[in-house]
Amino acid sequence: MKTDFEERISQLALNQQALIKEDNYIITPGNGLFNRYQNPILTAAHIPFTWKYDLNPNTNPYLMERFGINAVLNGGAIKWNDKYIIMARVEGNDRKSFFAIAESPNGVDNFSFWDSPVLMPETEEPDTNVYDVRLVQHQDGWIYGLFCTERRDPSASEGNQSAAVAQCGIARTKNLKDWERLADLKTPSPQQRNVVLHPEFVDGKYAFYTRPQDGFVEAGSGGGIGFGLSETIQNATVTTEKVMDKKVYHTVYEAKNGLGPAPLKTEKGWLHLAHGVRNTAAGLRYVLYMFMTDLNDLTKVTHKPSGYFLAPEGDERIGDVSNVVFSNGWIADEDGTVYIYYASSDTRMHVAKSSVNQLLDYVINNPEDGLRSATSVHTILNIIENNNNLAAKQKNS
Ligand code: M1P
Repeated sequence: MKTDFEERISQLALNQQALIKEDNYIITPGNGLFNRYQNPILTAAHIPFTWKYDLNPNTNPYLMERFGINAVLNGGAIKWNDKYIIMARVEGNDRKSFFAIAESPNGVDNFSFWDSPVLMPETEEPDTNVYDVRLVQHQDGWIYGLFCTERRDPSASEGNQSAAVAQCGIARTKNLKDWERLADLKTPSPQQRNVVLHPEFVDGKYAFYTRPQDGFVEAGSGGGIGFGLSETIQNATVTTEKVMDKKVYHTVYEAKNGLGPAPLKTEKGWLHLAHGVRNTAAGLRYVLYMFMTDLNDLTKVTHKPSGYFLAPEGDERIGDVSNVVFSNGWIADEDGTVYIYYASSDTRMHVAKSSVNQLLDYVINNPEDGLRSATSVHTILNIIENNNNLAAKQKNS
């Protein structure tokens, strides 16, 4: 006969297995740009129960959760050894985030976490919080993880316990298990978040997409997504940041923006996924948008459709930080399928499926933002007119 203690452990194991084995279904018909899936792919409930419970009845007689997990969000992604890997941001009940790797055989379901979380080495200045890693397989042979490292602002008064400084942490690995921590990125900006390493050398240098910001929350005079080069990765230093994708009045990236995952190289240009933020009476709203840059001049935006590509929908709209979608990982398969991993409302992770061809069609052929109501109406009138002409042609044939 099993004791209550043993019975509860069996239940925890069964529930976890059932969750991980659950199939995910594509939602049709979609919008032609991408298809969402029914279930989130990673949630706090996916965290192995062995991370949370001490399973020894002598030291934990109530089988009490000893370490609580609050959320799983903002995962970097990479295809590695034929597996779809997500390096998720796991947030404990104590508000600290850390990284943990989950893998799936197909990219859309059956994601399960590896045996233990990533113990990211620290620099001489310990991190208070680390989050939002971007994984990049670089031309130099290393896999890099660039993430935000946050520490208390040393100049803050005792009464101010929320002032922080955000910088870009850099680590590299060959096996996703053993990480070598390098020095944090140095830039002319007081703070940095959403920094992404370009996968190829540019003029023999390491290229970084940055997001200069004046304070911890406000991008301020930072102006948008920046770009800069560093001679080395060991002590990466960007001396000049050029803003390549600006914040713009009355757009979905009016308040701030930041690059998502590393861009995808296509025959027509580099495809970028980014998040844009605007302020509303209900607080900040985070959506995803796309643009394309020139193959040779990485700072030249060649195409940029108006508005958002993906915005929070249905249950996605609600969570710890509501009305947010955020992406720092996508995987392009050899057949052209693109899996876009995104988190909703800083609480759980989802996948949307698209393809390189769809994304190219979207960025090249969807209209740019005319920045005025009248130009939006002209765009619609144009579509209607074309449809009417088509209908007339079909009637006459
Ligand atoms: O809460 C929404 C997001 O806020 C920050 O992003 P950004 O620096 O662009 O404002 C990050 O803390 C991110 O993790 C979070 O999802």
